[in-house]
Amino acid sequence: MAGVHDEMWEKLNLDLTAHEGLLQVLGKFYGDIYLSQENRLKGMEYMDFVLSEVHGLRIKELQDAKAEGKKIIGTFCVYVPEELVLAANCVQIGLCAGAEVGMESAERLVPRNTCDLIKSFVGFKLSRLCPYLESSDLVVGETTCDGKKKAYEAFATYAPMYVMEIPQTKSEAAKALWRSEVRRFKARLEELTGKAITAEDLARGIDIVNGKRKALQRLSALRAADPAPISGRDSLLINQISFYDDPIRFTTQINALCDELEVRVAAGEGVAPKGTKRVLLSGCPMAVPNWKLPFVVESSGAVIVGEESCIGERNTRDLVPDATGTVDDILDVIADRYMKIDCACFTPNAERPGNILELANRLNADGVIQYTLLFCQPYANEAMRMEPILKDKGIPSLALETGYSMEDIGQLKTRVEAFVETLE
Ligand code: BJ8
Repeated sequence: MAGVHDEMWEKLNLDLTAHEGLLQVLGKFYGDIYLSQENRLKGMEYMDFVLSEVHGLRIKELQDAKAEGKKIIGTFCVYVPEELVLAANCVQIGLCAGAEVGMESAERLVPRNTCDLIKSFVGFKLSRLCPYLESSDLVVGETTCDGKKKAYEAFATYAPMYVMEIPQTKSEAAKALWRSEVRRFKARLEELTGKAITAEDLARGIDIVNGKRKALQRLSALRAADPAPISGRDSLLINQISFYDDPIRFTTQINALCDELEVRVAAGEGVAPKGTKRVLLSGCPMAVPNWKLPFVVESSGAVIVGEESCIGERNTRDLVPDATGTVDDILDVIADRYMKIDCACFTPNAERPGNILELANRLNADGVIQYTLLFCQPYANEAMRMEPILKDKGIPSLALETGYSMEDIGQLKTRVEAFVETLE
């Protein structure tokens, strides 16, 4: 990628030397974790290509979109309604960073005992390493966990921030607040683009995002098969790419990949022998290139069959129902869909245990690994609550807390291998 895109990266004010180093590490990491897999689907060639051009061609597309007058909206949370962004004829990009980058610089802006996901997006910015962030005309934060909302205050000095207020409960008053926040976001997008969003625009946005979610739901359903037809690593990658690829092109590619998967399932073929132990990952989101735990699990004799996370089911579970009527009517329908998200930042977060159990059953999981990023209070708390619930249903579980560093990989492997051995 280097060379061809240098001029573009320079215009985006990236640190070219450090950026080249990052791409090299990413390429090596990807080769070891992804390209070494056997029995991969042909449809994954598209994902390999997209990933290889993650800072190249996709960024070029964003620059072209900007030249046509489109705005780029960077986001950190699945609460930000992409339907509105598309209705405003803007491009939405998921910014959540999954690399151990710029951590020392980040600790000048946020406390050391902050989760790596937050430190990573701060680090990417301070180290001038993320072309998505540098391309964003608006960066949308949200009042979810304390770590994020306080980080956004400091981050606002460095990026054009806009913060959505996410309620912390699901009371009627909270739902009303959220509906008004969705309207406020619409107004902000209209101010940015200078164009009013119509009911037709919203219908188009809903159609595109529902299409993407339906394709990802189809992928998820096919993973119930034994033998598992696709690896957890590849499925995670697909979900990660869903946050920054062009949504219409991505949907076409995923549906084609699902056609291939259906043939594979019908033939009883898979990526691991029938009867391989099946694990559901549950908890914190895994942003690109956070592939450490999936790699550990799938090199410990198990296969991952689902991700109960925002880079996974929490983002794709619900569609926006058909909506007609005025712009306000449709906005309410969109807002209500997002209020169903079972993020651990809510108190209580009553829907999540049922959702985890349903997923574990539907995907025929033999066990659940509860994944928490170090210093993430919401998910660490819920992992403790979930353990007895899973136990009561006869589902073995393992709670792991880890960050982005590779230092604990041996220790993680020992714990995961021991867990997999106990699965029946
Ligand atoms: S809807 S999960 S994307 S907030 S890992 S930053 S919670 S300390 S990411 Fe999230 Fe939206 Fe919820 Fe999903 Fe804080 Fe925890 Fe860090 Fe986290």
